[in-house]
Amino acid sequence: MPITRRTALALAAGSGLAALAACSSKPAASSDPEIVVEDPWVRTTDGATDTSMTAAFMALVNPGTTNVSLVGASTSVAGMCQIHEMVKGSDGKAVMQEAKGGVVIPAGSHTHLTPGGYHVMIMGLKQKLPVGSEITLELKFSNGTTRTVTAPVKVFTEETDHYHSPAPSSSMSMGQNG
Ligand SMILES: [Cu+2]
Repeated sequence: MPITRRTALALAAGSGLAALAACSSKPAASSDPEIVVEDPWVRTTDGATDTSMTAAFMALVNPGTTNVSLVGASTSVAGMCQIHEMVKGSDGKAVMQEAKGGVVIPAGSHTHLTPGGYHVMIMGLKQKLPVGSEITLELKFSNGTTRTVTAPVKVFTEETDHYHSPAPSSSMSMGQNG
């Protein structure tokens, strides 16, 4: 059967679509599975002296074969979020600071964001966060993916002494808002 003009046009159109699809697929795209977010939660502002900030905690599981970092976060209930880490200050006390480059979630492993350790610092809160409410948190990863999770608001009760260590005068100290 001879190739008709119509068939030729259809073939041309088809190859055009194929070329388009090939162009739009990102060369760096990975087939690795996405990061799994487990047990996200946010510390309540109930009882806090400074209700303008709080922190979110969770476990991040990386089922893939390449390391991925949590590099950012955002939520509609606050002005901005930062990924924080705890380091030892010059006076030997734990202080928090922005984790430049984010938090690594090793391939085939997991990372915990816990009070006293890595956390998502939520700053410029636009509302109070009573126990029992929840917020939506969007997490951004170094591989370009994002995950949106619902984080319930809870009271932090474990290791209270450790977490709420007497705060030095610095506003970036590990006080009840870190
Ligand atoms: Cu912090």
